[in-house]
Amino acid sequence: MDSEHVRSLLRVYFIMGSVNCRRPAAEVLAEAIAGGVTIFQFREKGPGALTGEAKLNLARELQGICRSHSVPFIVNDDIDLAIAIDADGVHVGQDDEPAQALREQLGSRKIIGVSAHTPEEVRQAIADGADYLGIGPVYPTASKDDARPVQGTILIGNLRKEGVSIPLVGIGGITADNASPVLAAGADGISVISAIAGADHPEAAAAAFARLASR
Ligand code: FQP
Ligand code: MG
Repeated sequence: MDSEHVRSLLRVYFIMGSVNCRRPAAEVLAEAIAGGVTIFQFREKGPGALTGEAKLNLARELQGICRSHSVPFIVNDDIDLAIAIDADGVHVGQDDEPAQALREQLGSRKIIGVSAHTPEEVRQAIADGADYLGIGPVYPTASKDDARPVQGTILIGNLRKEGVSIPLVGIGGITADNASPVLAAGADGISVISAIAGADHPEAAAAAFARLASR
């Protein structure tokens, strides 16, 4: 994937599964896209998450919404699902399948994202052929019970000072009120779950991030 294209896609990176929203996921996603989401990750995970055919059906429904608005559809963790529905890419963390193996399975035209928490994990992800990185948790988060320690914007800032140019987003506890330092540190965008999925008005919430990220 062309890295400047990936960079431009990352501005408002929305992640969601059925457990993250109080209304039908399709509704929340459509509103979020209307507000300015630029890329979407299907993360069907955690207590009460759908599995099997129900997960596959929801993935297909949400992928259809993304397709009709030309928003890339990324699958969290589940490479078999990504291949089955011809998703636009996969996001993996340090406990998931290594990016190098994913690249071999998916080819060069799919987007591969990797979570990184340390400079060493960043180096490895780049060597493995990641298209972008998710760096965090920037702030405390309630969306992930096995999250690593909060790290603020230090790693993002240090990477950019060292000249590491790979596209990246900050993730973890980001809201419209605390997103600016993440972008100022050098992130190409921000990634959120609850700040959009849990909002009373997902469209307005996404629009607030879109305004910040396009400055
Ligand atoms: N960054 C991003 C992204 N997406 C994610 N899902 C993560 C980080 C976290 O495997 P991981 O990935 O550490 O945990 P989980 O599989 O529970 O999400 F950059 F896309 F914003
Ligand atoms: Mg994962």
